[in-house]
Amino acid sequence: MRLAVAAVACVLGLPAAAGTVKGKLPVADAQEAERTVIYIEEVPDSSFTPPAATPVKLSQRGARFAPAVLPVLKNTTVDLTNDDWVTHNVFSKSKVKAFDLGLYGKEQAKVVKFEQTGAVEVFCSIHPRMNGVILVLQNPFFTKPEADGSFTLQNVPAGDWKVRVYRPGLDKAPTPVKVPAKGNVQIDL
Ligand SMILES: [Cu+2]
Repeated sequence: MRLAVAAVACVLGLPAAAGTVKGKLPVADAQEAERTVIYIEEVPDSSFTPPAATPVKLSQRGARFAPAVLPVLKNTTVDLTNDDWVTHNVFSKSKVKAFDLGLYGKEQAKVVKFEQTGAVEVFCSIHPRMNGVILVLQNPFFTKPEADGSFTLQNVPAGDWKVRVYRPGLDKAPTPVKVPAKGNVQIDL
């Protein structure tokens, strides 16, 4: 019987053993949750391809980056089109990806592809309070917590991984997690 089930799964191309990571971490409010990313540090010997469709958007509205922290899978193209009435200049001096898009006005399209993992701090030369982060990750197993700090990472391959929390200014050690082949694992960060 087990063999028959395995054979069906194989024919349907269903993912191999994968589980769900559920947990909670301390979060002050919705704004802080929005600046927090929970992710699996690395799933070795695997490569993940971002969907070729629409690029991920990092909006500029009211002279703010929205979202303030944008997690993306490596090799994702980010759309930095200006949505504002005012001119902006988006640049980064990060080691992960340094770029400068120059000055550009409303609805002018700009895209940048991020090939290396790490945090890319972005700024605007005109508006000093404009700052954001594009967090480039090795795998698609990342999420932002709810305002109460609860989170779910779905369909994570079974194995021993490390869960990391990213938030600007936060320095937190990784938490080991053993993801089961099926069902949930609960962790508190
Ligand atoms: Cu600006």
